[in-house]
Formats: sequence, C-alpha cells, structure tokens
Amino acid sequence: MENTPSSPQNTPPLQTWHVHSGIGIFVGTLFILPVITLLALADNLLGLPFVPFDVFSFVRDLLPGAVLTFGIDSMVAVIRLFGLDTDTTAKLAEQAMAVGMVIIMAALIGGVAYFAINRIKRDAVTVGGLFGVAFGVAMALIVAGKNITATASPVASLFWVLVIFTLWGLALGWAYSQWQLIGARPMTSDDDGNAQSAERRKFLVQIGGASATLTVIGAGLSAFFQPEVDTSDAFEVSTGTKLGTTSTASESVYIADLQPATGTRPEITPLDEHYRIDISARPPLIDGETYRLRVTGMVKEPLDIKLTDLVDGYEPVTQYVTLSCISNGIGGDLISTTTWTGIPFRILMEAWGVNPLAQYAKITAADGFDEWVDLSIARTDERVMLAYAWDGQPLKQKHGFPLRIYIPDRYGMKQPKWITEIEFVREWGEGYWVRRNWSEQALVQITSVIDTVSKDDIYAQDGTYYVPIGGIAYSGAKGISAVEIKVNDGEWMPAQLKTPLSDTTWVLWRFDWAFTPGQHTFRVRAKDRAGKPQIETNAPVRPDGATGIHSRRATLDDITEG
Ligand SMILES: Nc1nc2c(c(=O)[nH]1)N[C@H]1C(S)=C(S)[C@@H](COP(=O)(O)O)O[C@H]1N2
Ligand SMILES: [Mo]
Repeated sequence: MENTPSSPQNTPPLQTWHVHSGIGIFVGTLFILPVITLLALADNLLGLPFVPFDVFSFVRDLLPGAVLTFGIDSMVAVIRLFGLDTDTTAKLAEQAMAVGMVIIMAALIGGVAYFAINRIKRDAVTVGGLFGVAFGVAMALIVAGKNITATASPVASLFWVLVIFTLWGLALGWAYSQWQLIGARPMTSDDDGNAQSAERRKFLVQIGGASATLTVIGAGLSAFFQPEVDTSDAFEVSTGTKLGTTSTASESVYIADLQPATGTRPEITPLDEHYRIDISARPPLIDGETYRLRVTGMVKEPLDIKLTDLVDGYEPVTQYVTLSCISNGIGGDLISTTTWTGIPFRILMEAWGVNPLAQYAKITAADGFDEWVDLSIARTDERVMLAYAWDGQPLKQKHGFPLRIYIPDRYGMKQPKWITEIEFVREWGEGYWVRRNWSEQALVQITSVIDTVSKDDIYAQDGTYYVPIGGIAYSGAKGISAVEIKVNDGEWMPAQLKTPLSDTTWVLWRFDWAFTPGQHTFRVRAKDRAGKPQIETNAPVRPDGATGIHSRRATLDDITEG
C-alpha cells in the first residue's frame, strides 16, 4: 500500500545496470535472424558475402581431419538411413550448420555483451555497438580469408559486413537500455512489479515480432531474387573425337546388346541426378566472360587464358566417364556416369611449353580446394583432360563450371572442379583431402553392386523359372572382366556383362537365377581386366576407399499358378 519515493523496491535508481545475460543471449539470437536474411538478400541482389558460408568453411578448415571426416561420414550415414538423396540433403545440412554457427556466435556474444554492460556500467548502446564492431571485424576477416559467395568488390563486401554487424550490436545495446528503462520506470502502488514484468513481456513480444517480420520479408525477397545460375549458354560445345572401349583383349566377355534386369540403374546417369560432393556450403560462382585460367610455374611464360580461347582453340575429345567419391560406401550412391568433353592435358602442356623437368601440376580451385596431378600420368595417358562440358553442355555451376580435370582411375578427391590456376612444379604436395589423412593416390578400388532382384520379372524357360538380378561393377580405368553371384551358401556363378560405354565406366551385369521360393541373400564380386579380384574383406571408406562384398536380401513368394 505504501508507495514512498525512498522505497528501493518501487523506485529503483534510474539505471540498475543489471540485465540478465540470458536476456542478452535471447536478444542476440533474435536480432541475428533478420541480419542473416538481409545478408542472403544482399548476396542474391548485389553479390555481397553471405557470411555463414564463409564461417562454415573457416570452421571446417580449423577442424582436425579426423573430426571432419567423422562428421561427414556420420552425416552421409544419417542421410542414407533416412533414404534421402545425399547430394541435396548434405548441402542443405551444411547450409543449416553454417547458419546455425552464426546464430550460436550471436547468442554467445549477446550474453557476453550484457554481462559486460552490467560490469562496466557504461552506456549500453555504445558498449553493444562496440561488441557489434568486434563481431563485424571477426566476420569480415573470415570473409576476406574465405570468400565463398561474394562477387562484389572486396571493399564493398567488408564494409557491408562491418556495417550490418555493428547495427546488430547497436540494436543489442538498445534493447538492453530499453529493458533498463522499463525497470527504472516509477510504478504506482497497485501495479508495482507486475506492471514491469508485463511491460517487459510486451517489449520482448514487440522486438520478437519486429525481428520475425524482418526475417520473413528478407527470406521471402531473397528467395524471390535467388539468381538462377544457368551456365548452359556460356559457350558452344562440340564433342569432337570420342574415346570408347579401346581394350580388345577381353572383349569376348562382353555382350553388346545385353538387356539389363528391370531395376538396374541407368547406364548413363541423368545429368541432374549425378552425385555431387564438394567442400563449400555453396558452389563458387564464376563469370565465364571475365574468367581467366592462370598457368604458372615451369612454363615458357605465365599465361592468363580466356575460356573461349580454350574451348575454341583445341580439338575436343569426349569420353564416357564413371566418377566415384572415395566416400562412397559399398553399394552407395556417390557414383555416376556421364560424358565428359575437354582437351587432352598433354596437348595443353605442349601448347603451354611446359618444362620437361616439371613433375606435378598444382591445381588451385575457386573454393580453396587444391590437388597435385602427377605429370607422368598426364604425359602418357591421353584420357587425362581439362574438361569443360558434361553431357554435351558447359559444366553446371555445381559440377565445376568452367573447368575441371579428369584423371582416370582416381577417386573424385583427386580431380578439382572450378579450376582457377595450374602451376607446374617439381615437388609434390598434399592436396586438400590428403592433408586430412585421405589416400595420397586415391586409386579406385574394384567394387560391384546388386541394384535389383527383379521379382516381378520372373519368367519360365524349359520348365524352370528364372529371376533376373542386375547391377554394376566398377574399377576405375582397370576394366571389369568378370562378375560373380552367390546365393546363400551356394557356389559363385558367373554373370553376363554388357559391353561398357568406355574403358573408364562401370559395367552393367545381369544374372538370371533359377528361382526357389523363400528368403535369400545374394552377393556379388568382380574382377578387373588384369584378373585381380575385388577385395572381399570390409574396409571403411577412409583412407583408401571402401572394400567389401555387397549383398542384398530378397524374399521370393512361391509361384502360384493360374
Ligand atoms: N574445387 C573442388 N573440386 C572438387 C571437390 C571440391 O570440394 N572442390 N570435391 C572433389 C570430390 S571429393 C569429388 S567426389 C568430386 C565430385 O564431383 P561432382 O560433385 O561434380 O560429382 O569433385 C572433386 N573436386
Ligand atoms: Mo569425393
């Protein structure tokens, strides 16, 4: 009832200098959401940096290789467990992690900022602003170091990052002072503390609402302005010479017109289903017009080569290629086949006047990826190519526009996309994944997969019912000479092989199994052209690529006549 001015409960001093750090965490999180959508909008409209993707790359490169690979392995395992498509789901997960990292940072900085204001008892807006500047400087440094998405000028990019994070800090400080003000407001006797709580709740709802509105508008606009990066018109592609199946030694083992069992994957992967693996949260965006390939090191003279000069200046070759990721588990979906068009690397080396003493090409890519190519392979194997087209079209942005390299018999990790520089050197170095403890050579392991036990295609011949079984076998450029199937504890039996599209693709196989009802386990194994059998003992994907036998179970109902 008493409401004396001296009562400390009802009229606190004008500045209490105490707002709980928890409120700082909450406000920091709340205010970073519109910042993130504004970053996305400015990225889409003006090519300004989308900070979370740079942060993702920064954190990723800080992590020890083992932790990183464990993370990727777990993610791929979870995605496969839920039967999701690895390509898009993994990218979405990475992008979500990227945004999550920035949100967590903002929450922590918000909490620390409020703690600091409580302690140093200075104007909250100023202190908040200083925290924002510090946050902004840190983010600007990361952006300057990584630059995953920005196409705007570096000065504009860094200025923008600094400004928007400073604004975030000022807003954080402003919210503190508002909170303080509500606490300092003189209250009447009948509504004392409750009125303050109600006021504060109202304030939280207001800033929450404002923040949510901005976030939704920003997200909507940036989805609307999302640039459609279509590279298909960047240049004309002619296919030139086709490299096919050159080996005749074991051609007798192939059947040209073998009909694959229903359910066998398509021999040529539709381009938009080709698997996709790379290190950034978003593929680098390269402008084909201004692009220059830098050729440096042990060459006659350093070169900056226009894309059209490459595409129009050399007779292209085209070959069917099966590409596999070293992270592809037994029976996994990180393996695909399409046509690659490009220029034999050997021809380019001649044209560029590469010093015969050069041993390696150090390849640098726009996303910070790098790898060393052994020139003894490039000098002798004409299939090594600087590729600019897949499936008769300029490379899609996500598959490495404008240039990537092809090296037969190696997993994808040895074959950079988005190539920006080729430096000819004497000394070998460890590439991006080799530094993270993956295989130095990354030679493809022989592998085979059962795609289907085609229960619905059972047919009768001479009184026996047969079940078509089918799949692929792959061994990089080593070819496949035999595939064998084993049912339950039976003998290994030879499958039929379809003539492959080239020496560097998978081979489709088919086996017609004499039906018996019940539940069965089918196993498959293969041999390469040199007669080397696939390794049957299980090994994980790291460090040398998975080995082991793929198996599939199927329950076959008895055949009901009539
Ligand atoms: N610049 C760059 N090149 C890269 C990678 C990358 O992250 N960055 N990933 C490599 C890996 S691990 C694989 S498996 C293949 C995948 O190529 P794709 O995504 O076009 O199928 O690209 C390789 N080249
Ligand atoms: Mo890979």
